[in-house]
Amino acid sequence: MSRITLSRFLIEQQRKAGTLPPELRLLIETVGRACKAISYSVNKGALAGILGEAGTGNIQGEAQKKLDVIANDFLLDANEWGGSLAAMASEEMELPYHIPGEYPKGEYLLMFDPLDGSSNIDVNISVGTIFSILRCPEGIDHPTQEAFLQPGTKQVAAGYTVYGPQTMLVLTFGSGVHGFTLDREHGSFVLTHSDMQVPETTQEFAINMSNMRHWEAPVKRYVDEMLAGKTGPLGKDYNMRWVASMVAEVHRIITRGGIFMYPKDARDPDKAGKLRIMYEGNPMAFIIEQAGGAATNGYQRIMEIQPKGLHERVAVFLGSKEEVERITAYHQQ
Ligand code: AHM
Ligand code: MG
Repeated sequence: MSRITLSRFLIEQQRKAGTLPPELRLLIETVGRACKAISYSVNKGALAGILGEAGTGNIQGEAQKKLDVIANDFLLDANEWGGSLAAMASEEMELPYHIPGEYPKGEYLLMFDPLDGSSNIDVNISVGTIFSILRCPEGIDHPTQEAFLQPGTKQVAAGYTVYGPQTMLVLTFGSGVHGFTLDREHGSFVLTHSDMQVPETTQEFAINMSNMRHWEAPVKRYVDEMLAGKTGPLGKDYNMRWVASMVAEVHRIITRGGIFMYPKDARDPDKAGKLRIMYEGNPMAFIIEQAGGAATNGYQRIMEIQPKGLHERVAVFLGSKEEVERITAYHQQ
């Protein structure tokens, strides 16, 4: 059978169940095209003089890498003229980006973290792009941040692209999770991973252990129990991984299982965690749930949280169901 490219896959989905409206299909394809451009830049690295700091900071007070800015521009440029979008929002921009007046507007809102894990760029370790798509509430012509503040259950599609040894785009629009590998010679994403599933059980966890002294009691208890291994209360030995790229972490988990945690931190009690709900927590939760896993903030499904700000943070526990349910139960006790 001939290879199924992203375009063909999406067109067939559109025909099949009518679950994928043509406008949304076009939008996903366009995001995929921008990710291809980002992938080529990430690959060139020092050859294109694009490593290192941009010398600017984003709204979160984080120093921007040159590639953070380049990836953000690629996504804006690719998506502003297509006619599917009412507005865009990004980790790298304080306020929503409005579609320039010369282009038609559409019914969707696109949010993204253009280059997640960008501290890894200069050391040649995987980074990624994360995106989430919502419908713009009816009757809103000029979407402000309020239009974006919808719970994750309202997402119509979400995905990520991991720029690793292979570039892979993994996406959902609510009927399973589909993985595509970039074929550089052909310049297209090819369906290589159908119906991706997170194994229900696992013996692998991911957390930044250096923050241990700042964690809350349920997280300390859970990690202590995992470290206790076979003779401890969980009765098995665990292995640990920490890439410091959420996209790479989620991709590992969706491939072979695991639990990823970025808990709330006592260093800054006003912040619910490090990761942002709109363009990190929600899209990853949507993907993980669609793949049969679970995603909570320790107390409730991430996707059921009503966000109050575009850059609001959230504690994240996601991955294999059994382990996410365990840490969630520890929080609720
Ligand atoms: P970023 O969006 O600024 O790259 O930050 C998010 C990243 C995640 O990819 C990763 O899980 C986490 O930050 C790593 O944090 P730490 O520096 O504590 O290892
Ligand atoms: Mg990020």
